[in-house]
Amino acid sequence: MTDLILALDVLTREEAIEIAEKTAPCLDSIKIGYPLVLGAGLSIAGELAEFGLPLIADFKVADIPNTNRLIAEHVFEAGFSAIITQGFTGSDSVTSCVEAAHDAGGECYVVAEMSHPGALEFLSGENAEKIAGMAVKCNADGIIAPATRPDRVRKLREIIGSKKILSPGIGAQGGSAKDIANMIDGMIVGRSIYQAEDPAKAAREYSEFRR
Ligand code: 3DU
Repeated sequence: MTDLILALDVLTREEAIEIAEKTAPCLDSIKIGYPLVLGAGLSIAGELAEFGLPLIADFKVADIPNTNRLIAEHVFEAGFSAIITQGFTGSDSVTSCVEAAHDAGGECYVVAEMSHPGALEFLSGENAEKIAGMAVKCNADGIIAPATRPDRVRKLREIIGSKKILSPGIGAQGGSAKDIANMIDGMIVGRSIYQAEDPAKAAREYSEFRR
C-alpha cells in the first residue's frame, strides 16, 4: 500500500480546515508540523482529527531521551497517531521516542535522509544508511527517505526490509510520484496540493498513484 499523506504546512487554522475539508476524501493521513502548530496552536490537532484521518506530528524531534519522551507524550495526548523523530541523535533518543509512541498506541518514524540538496552535506550516504539500520534495531515503525533521490530510497529499502518508508519531496521539490510510488509506503505531498489552484483536484491526481 502506498498512502497519500498531505503535508499541511499552511499557517492558520482557517486555511488548514479549508484545505482539509477539500482534500480529505483523497487522503490517507495528514502531516502537520511547526508551521501550522506555531500558527494555530496544538489544539489544531484535535480539530483535524475530526476528519477521521490519522495525524502525523512532524516535529523532527532531536533531543536527549528524556526531552524526546516529554515531547512525544504531548504529541499523542493532543490526538496524533504518529511522530517523526530525527535519527542522528542516536539510538537512546530514538528508542525513547519509539517507546513513548508505542505506549500511546501510536507510531514513530525516523528521518534517515532528507530530501533537500543541503541534506547531502552531512547526513546522506553511509550515515543515512547507519540511521536506517539503527531505526530498525530501535523498533521504529519506519523511516523518512527522499523522494527526490529514488536510488537512495532503493538502497535504504534494502536495509529496512518491510518497515515503512514515508517519502517527502514529491512535486514542489522535484520528486515524481510516478517514479517513487511503488518503492514506498507513503507519499508526502505539501505545496503541490495545498497551493494548487484546485487542491481537491490536485489531491485526487496524486491519489491515483496510490496502490
Ligand atoms: O515540499 P512540500 O511542500 O511537498 O512539503 C514536504 C513536507 O515534508 C514538508 O512538511 C517538509 O517539512 C517535510 N519534509 C521534507 O520535505 C523533507 C524531509 O526530508 C523531511 C520532511
